[in-house]
Amino acid sequence: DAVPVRRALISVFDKTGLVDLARALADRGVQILSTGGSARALSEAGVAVTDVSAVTKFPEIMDGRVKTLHPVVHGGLLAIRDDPAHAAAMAEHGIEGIDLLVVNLYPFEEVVASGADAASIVENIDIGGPAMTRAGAKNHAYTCVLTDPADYAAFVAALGASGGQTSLDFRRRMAAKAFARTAAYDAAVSGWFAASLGEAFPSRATLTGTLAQPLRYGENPHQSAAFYRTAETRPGVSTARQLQGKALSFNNINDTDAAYECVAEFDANEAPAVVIVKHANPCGAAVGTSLLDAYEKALACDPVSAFGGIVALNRRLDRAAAEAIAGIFTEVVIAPDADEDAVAVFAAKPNLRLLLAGSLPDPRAPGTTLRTVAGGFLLQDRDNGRIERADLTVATKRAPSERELSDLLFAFRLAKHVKSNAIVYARDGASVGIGAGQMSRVDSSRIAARKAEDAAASAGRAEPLTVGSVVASDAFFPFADGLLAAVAAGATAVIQPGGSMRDAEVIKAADEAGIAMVLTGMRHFRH
Ligand code: 93A
Repeated sequence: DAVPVRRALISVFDKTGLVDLARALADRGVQILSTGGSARALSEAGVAVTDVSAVTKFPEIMDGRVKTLHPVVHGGLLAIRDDPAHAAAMAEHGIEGIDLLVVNLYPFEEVVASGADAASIVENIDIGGPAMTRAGAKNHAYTCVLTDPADYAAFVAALGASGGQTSLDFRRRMAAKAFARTAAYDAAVSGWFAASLGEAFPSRATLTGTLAQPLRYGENPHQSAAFYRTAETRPGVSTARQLQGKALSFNNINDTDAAYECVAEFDANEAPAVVIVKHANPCGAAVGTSLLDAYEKALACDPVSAFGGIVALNRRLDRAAAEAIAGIFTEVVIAPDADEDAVAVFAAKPNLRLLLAGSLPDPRAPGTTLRTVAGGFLLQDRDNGRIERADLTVATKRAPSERELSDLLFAFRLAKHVKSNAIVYARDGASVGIGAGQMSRVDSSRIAARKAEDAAASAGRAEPLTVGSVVASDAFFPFADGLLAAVAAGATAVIQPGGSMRDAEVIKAADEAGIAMVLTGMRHFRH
């Protein structure tokens, strides 16, 4: 199964690590064939190379569009050396075997991302590179294909350890990687065509990602799992720098994403904000005069659930907030950045993971979300809808006061991040009761109110903070009962999308109770 490496073909756009690899090959007496730019780079570094055109006896033509697309190259990559008929064909046509192919492709994805014009993008569709990659990877019984400079060192080490050979196991692993690369490459090309044709959802969709982290297990210990990174570079859990703590788990990653996306709803230029998440739902959120103030207000909403939670902050973490957060068991903290003395506070808590994302994601940015169903998947635009004051219409006789209005907006932006049916009570820039994930809106209302009662009892307050609060509903009230439950809890103003058949009935109930109601015209289901 071991194949000696005697002849290599190198054709790389990204010249990273090229010279070191070629020197190691040359030291072992491997003959190196190469294409234009790669050959030039090697000659300049003093490595002896043979130009591919000297082997094919055919020049590179059409600005390099045809340089390796030749039977002498593809025959050398594809020949079954042990097959007498293949060997005869090699002898007849002067084809020599290629034992090692080193290739990486024209940077199509980068050129698209740079905003280049269509002609430059098309010119960067590599044809010869993927053709060779696929040929060599198909023939992995004889040919080793390196498509990633990150593998060069392991390759050289393996060569050294085996007296200049590659093992079948190594060639198979490299072949798998090679086909993954060409598949992702073609997906990027077809995605660009679809996008340029204005097709948001093309007839065929491929999701590609690179393995970011194998996970110990999935949502439960009997499920295996891994974390993949896609081409989307949104500041958050996939791009953040982890300063301390053990590796994130599947649930940590999911919850941290939910927390950071949620806290980003609250503009860092306006006020410090903190969100605490448990099981992908916020169990407390607040804006405050400082991060410490916001954290204390968020924690007060549901201190029982916050135990073992994920804390997200919309500003650079400072020491005062870090000390408060370290005061209770917290799994993960994520912020754009952190002061040195804040980081030092967590050093005494080695199990706490601290993630710094560099910046906040833009809640209004476009993007795509995906979920699987049996036999398929659902793609949709991410929910980047964001309600501003100007979007609101007052439905009741009484309009909300300035204080109510600011709490209503806060509550609705938070409700967007609570699983449906979502009911959020808020007061003075803080959630005071959150009802999540119930099949009936009335139940979410009741649960949220009961949580506020529990919080009041544990804080030794006579009255829950829902008295004098405002309430947000992620979708319309189908009946007046959900609204009446909120009134019973003491809410004085309501924000909801509107649009129910019984809107008139709901508005009438609000008027009779003397509460203010504003409609957003936008629903925020989240399942
Ligand atoms: O234009 S191509 O599709 N035609 C080819 O025949 C061909 N052969 C290799 N591009 C081709 N390549 C690509 O050229 C390789 O995939 C690699 O990215 C690049 C290396 O060119 P150079 O050695 O001239 O820098």
